[in-house]
Amino acid sequence: MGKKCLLRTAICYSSSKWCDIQISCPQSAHFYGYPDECKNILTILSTALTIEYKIEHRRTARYLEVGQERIRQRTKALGKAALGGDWELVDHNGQTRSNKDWHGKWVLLYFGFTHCPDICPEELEKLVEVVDAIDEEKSAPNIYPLFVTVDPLRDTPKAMKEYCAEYSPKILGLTGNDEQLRGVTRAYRVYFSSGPKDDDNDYIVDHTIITYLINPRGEFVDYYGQTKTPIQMKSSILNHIYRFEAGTE
Ligand SMILES: [Cu+2]
Repeated sequence: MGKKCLLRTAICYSSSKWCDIQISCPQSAHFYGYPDECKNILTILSTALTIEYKIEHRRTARYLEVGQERIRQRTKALGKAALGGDWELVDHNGQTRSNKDWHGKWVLLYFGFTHCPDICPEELEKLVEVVDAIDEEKSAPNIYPLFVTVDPLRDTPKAMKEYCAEYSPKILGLTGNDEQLRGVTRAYRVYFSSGPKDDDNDYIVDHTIITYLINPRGEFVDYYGQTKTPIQMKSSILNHIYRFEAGTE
């Protein structure tokens, strides 16, 4: 007499619903092993579970990917909205200039001051190295470096011109009155604060050490801190340029 055993161990996960599958096995009264039919069913179920797991795993990975991309785009959009804007300054030749003069061009914008003992010299040398490297790149347009002073009291157009010439004829120095400088430093969230004067009336200006990349539409695109190497900057800038030219940025 064939008794039936119920193999209740198989549970399948399908269409987001758990269901018990009761499998009737006619060959054995008590379940001491897997009869062939049960083995086949178990094999099918285990294959189905493996496939389901793989699909679910891929779906989860895709969700994470999409989520991360959305966060990246959102951060970028917030950064773009928060940084940049219109400004007007005086260049080292005494001409009034505005951000619109560089529309259609790639710009690297750095803030500092000519009496800076070490950081600005290092950053400006780095800036020149990056600009020269991009300019040598035949597949990319030239890039224009602008150096904005955060010490307009001492950094007159003449002082800026002499200082920039020490680094590269490509750098254009920009200065201005307090209101003009407040405008551009606010636009780029640049912090600066003059320290106390010493016996020689010399003083240090503490300031943000960041180089900003601006695209031909005049939009802020990326920034590079002190720890970024010229190679890293060049590679990032070229990526932005190529993406911009391909219409994906
Ligand atoms: Cu400095």
